[in-house]
Amino acid sequence: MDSNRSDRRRFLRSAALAGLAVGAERSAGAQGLTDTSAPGAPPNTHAHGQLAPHAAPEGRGVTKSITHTTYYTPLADSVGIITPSSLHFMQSHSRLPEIDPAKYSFIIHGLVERPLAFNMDDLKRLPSVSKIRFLECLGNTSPRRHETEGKPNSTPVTVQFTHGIMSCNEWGGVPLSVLLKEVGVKKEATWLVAEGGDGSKYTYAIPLTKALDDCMVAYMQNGEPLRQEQGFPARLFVPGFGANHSVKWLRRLMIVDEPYLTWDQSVHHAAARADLGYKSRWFNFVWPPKSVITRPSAGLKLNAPGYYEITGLAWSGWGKVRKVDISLDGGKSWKEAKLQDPILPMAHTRFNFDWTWTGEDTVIMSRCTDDQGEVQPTLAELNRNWGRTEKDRLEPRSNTHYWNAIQPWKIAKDGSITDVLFA
Ligand SMILES: Nc1nc2c(c(=O)[nH]1)N[C@H]1C(S)=C(S)[C@@H](COP(=O)(O)O)O[C@H]1N2
Ligand SMILES: [Mo]
Repeated sequence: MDSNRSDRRRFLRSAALAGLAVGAERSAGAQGLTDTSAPGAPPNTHAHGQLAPHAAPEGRGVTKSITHTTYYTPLADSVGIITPSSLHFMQSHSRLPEIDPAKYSFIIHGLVERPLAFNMDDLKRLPSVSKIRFLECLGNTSPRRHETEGKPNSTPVTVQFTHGIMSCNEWGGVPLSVLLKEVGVKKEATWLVAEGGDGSKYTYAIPLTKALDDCMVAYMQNGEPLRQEQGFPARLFVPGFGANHSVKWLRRLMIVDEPYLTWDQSVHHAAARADLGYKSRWFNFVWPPKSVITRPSAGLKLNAPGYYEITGLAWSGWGKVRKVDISLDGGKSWKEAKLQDPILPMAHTRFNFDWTWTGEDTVIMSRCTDDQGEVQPTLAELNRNWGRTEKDRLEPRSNTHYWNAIQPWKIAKDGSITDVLFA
C-alpha cells in the first residue's frame, strides 16, 4: 500500500519536472483515455468502463418517503439473471453511513469461547466463497407497490414498482461458519443477532442453524467491492430469506440462546394476520416460490399484432426453480416456458416463451413451481392461506409484507399493458 503511494508521488514529481500538468495526468488516469491505434485517426475520448455513448441511460427509478429511501430495479429492461450493481435496488432505514474500510471492523461476541474483532484484512485472508443469489425485500409486490399514489409525478405502475425491490447478484465473502469456528460457539447457543453500523442500528435475528448452513459475511458484489448502498465494506448475506435479514454495514454479531424480537423484525416488518385480530407471525424467513413476466409488462405497449417473446424471472428461497408455466388466457390454461441456464438455488432463473399476439385483449401471467413442489399461489389462494380479505389490502397492518401472488398483466386491443392484480 504505502510503497504504491510513494511510487505514485515519485511519478507525479517526475511528470511535473517533464513539464506535464498534474491535472492532465489525473484526468487521463481517472477517465482512462485510450490511445488511437491508427495514425491520423480521431482521438478516442470514450471513458473506459462507461456505457456506450448512445446506450440508453440506466433509467433507475427512484421513490422516497419520509422514513425510507427506496430505489427500484428497472426489471422491464433486464436480461439474464444478474442485476448490474448500479441498478441493484436499495432499501435503507437511515442515512447511508460512510465507512473507511481501513478503520472498519465488526465483532462476534456473546456465547462464544473467544470474542473477536475482524477487519477487512482478516476477512480477505480467510477462505472465501462466491454465490449467485437473489435478494428480495419482504415488502416487494405489497399492495402499496401496485398503486400510483405517493409515487413521484403519479408514476404509472410498472414492473419496476410492483416487483423491483429485488435483484440478483454474485455475492462474495467469508462463510459465516468459518468465522463462527474462529470464535468457538458455545453448546447452548441457538440464535444470532446481527447489528448494522447505520444510524438506526438496524438489527435482525436468525437461527444459528441457518447462520452455520449457508450465510456469509459478504464484501464483494459482481466482482467488485460492495456498493455503498449494499453495505460497504461488509454485510451479512442470508440466502433465500427476505432481504431484511441481510444486515448491511455489519457492526456486530451476538450469539445468544433464544430468539430475539428486535424492533425492525417484530414491529417494523411483522406480517399481521387479519384473521387473528392483527396478531403477527413472529418470523418470516424464506421467500416462497415466485415469478413475474418482466416483458411485456405494465407501462409498455405492443405496437402491432405478431411475434413477441414473453420473458421473465422465477425464484424460490427454498431451492431451485423446477418449472414455470405461462397462461395467455387469464389463468384458464397453462403452457410450460423454457428455463434458461443457469438454474441455481435461491437465485433468479430466466424463463422465455414464444408468443404470437393476435391483437385481441387478454391477460398473461406466469406461475413458478420450485424443486420442493411448492406452487406460486394466485392472489385469491394467498389471501385464503393468510386469512386476508380484499378489505385488508388497504389495512396498513397487514398489507406491507410477504406477497408472492401470481402477477397478471392485461393486454388491451390497442396494445397497452396494465397491472390487474387487484382489478
Ligand atoms: N444496516 C442495515 N441493514 C439493512 C437495512 C437497513 O436499513 N440497515 N435494510 C434491510 C432491508 S429491509 C432490506 S430489503 C435489505 C436491502 O438490501 P439492499 O439495499 O442492499 O438492496 O437490506 C436490509 N439490511
Ligand atoms: Mo426490506
